[in-house]
Amino acid sequence: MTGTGGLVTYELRGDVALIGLNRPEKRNAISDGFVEAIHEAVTRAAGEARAGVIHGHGPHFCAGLDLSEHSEKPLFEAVKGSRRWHRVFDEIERGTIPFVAAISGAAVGGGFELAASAQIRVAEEGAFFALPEGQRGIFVGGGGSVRIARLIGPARMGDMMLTGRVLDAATMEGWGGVSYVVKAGQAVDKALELAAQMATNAEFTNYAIINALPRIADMSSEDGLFTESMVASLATMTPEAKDRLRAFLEKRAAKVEAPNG
Ligand code: 1HE
Repeated sequence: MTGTGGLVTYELRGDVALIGLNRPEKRNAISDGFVEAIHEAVTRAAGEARAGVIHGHGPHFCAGLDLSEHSEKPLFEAVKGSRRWHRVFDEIERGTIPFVAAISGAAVGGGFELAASAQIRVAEEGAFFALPEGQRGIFVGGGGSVRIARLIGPARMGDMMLTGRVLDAATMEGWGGVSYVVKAGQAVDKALELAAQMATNAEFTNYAIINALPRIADMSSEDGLFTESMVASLATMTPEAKDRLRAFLEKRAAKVEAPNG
């Protein structure tokens, strides 16, 4: 299936939805129509998959905002456009299933903002990250000031925006912006592997991870701890938790293995 205007490809592989940004001739720059195509694909994934992967067709993940469309926008249209990005990216960050961003080439401006809305980022060694809004005379508008700032810290984000520096994947991994760095051509496979693993988790636990963690991070310690107790108790009440706990106690479930063990 392809989304609105063929801008997005969509494939269901078992329990995992594979969503491909499909405007390679414009480096997957995000136009207004593209935002709607992403929305359509993410909504479909939430309805029928247990995890999702977002990747870019062609050599680049995403070149960010479509600057040709944006340059002529009246003020209020720009505000509404930014708020639409927020809502659509929020469906990725705080929806019902987890997403992995598989990044090759550029994850620039709004492309990095899109990647930051996924729960996990996998980057190929040649991937690169930049926030060139300062040079373009604009500002992040796709949720980056919240999501990217929380991911790598506001000082590092400010550094990227002020200086226009371009970070390679290894540096971004050190900054906490990506969790996995893989060889060229392997990001989608690694992301699919991680998504398939997440898809085997209890659905309610995945939902709680996606929705409770970022909210608890916004709370005071006391409120966070109280909320944690409520969410933990709700999770324990689900039939899935009872089945899985019983399976472990009856030695039918996998143990936690030491790495390289
Ligand atoms: C675009 C865009 C775009 C490419 N909007 N058309 N984003 C940027 O400032 C990044 C701008 N793009 C680039 O720096 C480069 O294109 C890349 C490093 C991503 C890729 O370079 P390259 O050499 O592979 O491709 P290219 O030749 O630069 O671009 C190919 C075509 O894509 C070309 O169009 P053509 O008609 O001349 O073939 C480019 O104009 C077009 N293209 N990127 C429109 N972004 C919600 S607020 C978020 C704010 C931001 O995202 S600011 C950052 C914007």
